[in-house]
Amino acid sequence: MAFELPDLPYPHDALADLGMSRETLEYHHDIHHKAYVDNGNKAVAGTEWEGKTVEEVIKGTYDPKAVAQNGIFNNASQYWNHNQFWKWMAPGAGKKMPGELERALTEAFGSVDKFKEEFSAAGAGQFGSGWCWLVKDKDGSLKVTKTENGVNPLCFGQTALLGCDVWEHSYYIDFRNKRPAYLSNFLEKLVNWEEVAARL
Ligand code: MN3
Repeated sequence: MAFELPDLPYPHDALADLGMSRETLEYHHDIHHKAYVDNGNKAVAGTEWEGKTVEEVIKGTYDPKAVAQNGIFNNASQYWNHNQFWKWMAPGAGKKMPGELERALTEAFGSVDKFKEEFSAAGAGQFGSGWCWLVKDKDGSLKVTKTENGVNPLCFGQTALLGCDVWEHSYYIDFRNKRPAYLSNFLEKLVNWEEVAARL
């Protein structure tokens, strides 16, 4: 199955009032995400992975000892990560956290604020490029994790409930070097909590 760039679920300027500018989304979606799609298709062409689903490619090519050198894995994982990332944000008000999610986070982390602190610390503490995540682990427990480069929860058999891109291309236009401010803004203004709850 060839990788295809999905449209953003909202116009490019829809998040501008919430701290993610049109310019960021033009670069991040139209250029960076598209490059993962194009390079991923080139990388799998003629290999055993051509025609496989992106999830199969990610799980089948992940090698923790050789992440940086693995073009098929890197492009497939970043393709998938960004497909999710756009859906984890939404414009406008009315993104209240569903009660079911609030209860699950409180049970796992002590409070929603504690969860946000842990999530932000994971993102701020990821050295270099990567992602921070809220995952449902194989035993059903909720955890905050961080990963390098394009590595994602699929690699570990976990369900990604929420992820935040902490590559510089995700925040440098709007927040310059202030990754913690970008993470705080993401949690307070951008996250579509209904999408997160739907993945529980
Ligand atoms: Mn990115």
